[in-house]
Amino acid sequence: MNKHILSHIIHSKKAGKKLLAILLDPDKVDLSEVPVLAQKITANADFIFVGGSTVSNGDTEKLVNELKAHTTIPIVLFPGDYSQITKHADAILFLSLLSGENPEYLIKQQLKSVPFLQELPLEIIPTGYILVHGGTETSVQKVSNTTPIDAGNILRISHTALAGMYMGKQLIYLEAGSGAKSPVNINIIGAVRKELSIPLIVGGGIRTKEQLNDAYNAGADIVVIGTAFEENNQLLDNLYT
Ligand code: 1GP
Repeated sequence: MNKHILSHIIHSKKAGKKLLAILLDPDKVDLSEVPVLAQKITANADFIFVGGSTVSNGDTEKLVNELKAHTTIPIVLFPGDYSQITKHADAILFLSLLSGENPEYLIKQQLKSVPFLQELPLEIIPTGYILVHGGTETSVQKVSNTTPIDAGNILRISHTALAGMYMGKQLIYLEAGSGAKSPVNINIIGAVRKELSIPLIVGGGIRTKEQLNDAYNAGADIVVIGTAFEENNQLLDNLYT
């Protein structure tokens, strides 16, 4: 199996290079804007994640195809449902929602995706997905019908991340939820980072350069930004200045 993207992430972690992923939701992106968005993302970010809680495969495929025509950076599926799997992406975060106890997102969705993944050349990246309470009820919480871990329960969060690593996950994703009022706290990121030897992704509610740098300094290897870029595609122009 192709492992280029995961190798790149691991190599960057070893070299201390922080990575940025921009999340595009096919439900929210107007295809006519893709050339401009792709140009901005390509100049400033390392990956495009594509996914949403309520998207159909057709919309995902159209967005991925349009992005492919305008960027060379890797496109990684971040599916809310197995039906969003589409062949033209480069990789898929093969998620298990470890913070919840809903079998649909622990094994059933994964099982339903197998016939598609068997046929497609996607790099499959086993990812432990941990939802942390971010101050508001987010769509991932509603759709997955799970309760996020309380942000004060750092021990539970880091034990969940470790359980994921012991199960063989190659990445851990700490998620406050799209549009979260508060991003994952730096104390949580630091505590999880201290325990893990695998790369750590952090996303949800990150809107400013300060929040981005706080997440990196606390130990995130990849930060994901979705809503703030959707609302203002000039955001990336100011992120590194
Ligand atoms: C959501 O972590 C991602 O799954 C990004 O969150 O939309 O709040 O940036 P935002």
